[in-house]
Amino acid sequence: MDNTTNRDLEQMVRSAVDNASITDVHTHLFSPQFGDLLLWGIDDLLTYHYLIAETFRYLDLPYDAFWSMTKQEQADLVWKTLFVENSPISEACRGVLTVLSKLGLDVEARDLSAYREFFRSKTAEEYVDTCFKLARIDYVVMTNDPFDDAERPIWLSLDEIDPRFKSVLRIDPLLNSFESSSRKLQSWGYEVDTSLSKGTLAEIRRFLSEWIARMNPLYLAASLPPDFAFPEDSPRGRIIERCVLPICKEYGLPFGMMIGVKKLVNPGLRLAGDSVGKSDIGTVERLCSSYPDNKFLVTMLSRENQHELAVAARKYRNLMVFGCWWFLNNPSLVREITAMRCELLGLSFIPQHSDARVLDQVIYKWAHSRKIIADVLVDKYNDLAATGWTPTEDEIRRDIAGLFGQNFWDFLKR
Ligand code: FIX
Ligand code: ZN
Repeated sequence: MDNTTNRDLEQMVRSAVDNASITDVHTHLFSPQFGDLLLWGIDDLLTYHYLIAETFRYLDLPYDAFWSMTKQEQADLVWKTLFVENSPISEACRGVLTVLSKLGLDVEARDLSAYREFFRSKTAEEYVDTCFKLARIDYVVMTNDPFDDAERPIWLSLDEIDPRFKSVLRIDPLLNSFESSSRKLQSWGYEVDTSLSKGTLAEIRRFLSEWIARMNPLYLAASLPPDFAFPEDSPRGRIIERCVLPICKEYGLPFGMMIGVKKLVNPGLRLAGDSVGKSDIGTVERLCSSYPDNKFLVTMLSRENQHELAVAARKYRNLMVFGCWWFLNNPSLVREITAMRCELLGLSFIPQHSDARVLDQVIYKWAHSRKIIADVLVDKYNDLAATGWTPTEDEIRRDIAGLFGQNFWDFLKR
């Protein structure tokens, strides 16, 4: 293949990636109907837990002194520490600047007060349009937790949701702290106890069914620790086996498992205090092989697990691998993981999700990821063309539309 064709191919791939409309399969965003649960603007960007963890690396400030500050005071400290006193080269710092730049603000000015003035002139509704347009996303999938005291009452009185925001029924409390969540279930009128009797399991299934009816979720999801095992003689094991998997099968919903998070290794950092641990891929294999009629949407937090997960996906068609999650969502690892997945799985995976907690983050998380994924795909299509098989522009667009959304929607319909 001559250089001209290589250049044509690269241009086709990059154009297809840049113009691909995205379904962001996992975020912590909320539609404007959820009020203050939707975070956006420069002070929410600067107090993102990734940046808080990085800020404390430079400070002897007691954690509680930070948490007693106002959000603006916290943002000022993050800005001073990570952007002024040190160059903002981390991925999370760079992301803030990418957002400001894409919004047309003067990053060179380094003028935090000017940035605040810009956001003060916006409403949440119009800013959702701005962010979706700049990030070129069609849909974001939320993380919706009926056990969350702030979110639950909104669901009970909600009559509409911006259709660009899709829901997910998130069940971490049910699986990972059943004793405390069982008390909440009792207070909501479900006849459950910690014995996990048949009656309790039936009531948990009723709870799941009622929230599926209320939320219309695309999948059920939970984050799970590195030592997550299945089958397991534990509340979590019993509830997954007797409640979650049957209900998912009944409603045709994937069970989304995000595996490998060590919660609060440093409690003083609060949301920023979680860490990573390597998990047993055998758990994923056993679930996929024992429940062939269930669908599993899985990502793992450990870099080493991502290779094992890609191999597992070769064995089980009911397993869909997604995203470069959290501590893996950095250019060097997104590049490595995406190339590995192309080499092992072809195009049958979902390369990325944003995990955005702040609306504006979709702008940078997708700008950064599109570039890297395009880099990898240019290599792969050039390697393909070098064999004499030259992909057409329509084929490239088809493939890339799958990676950035259609594979997800097709998996939901399977
Ligand atoms: O469990 C999850 O959904 C994680 O993504 C979050 O708990 C985590 O704080 C996060 O936002 C990572 O990007
Ligand atoms: Zn998340």
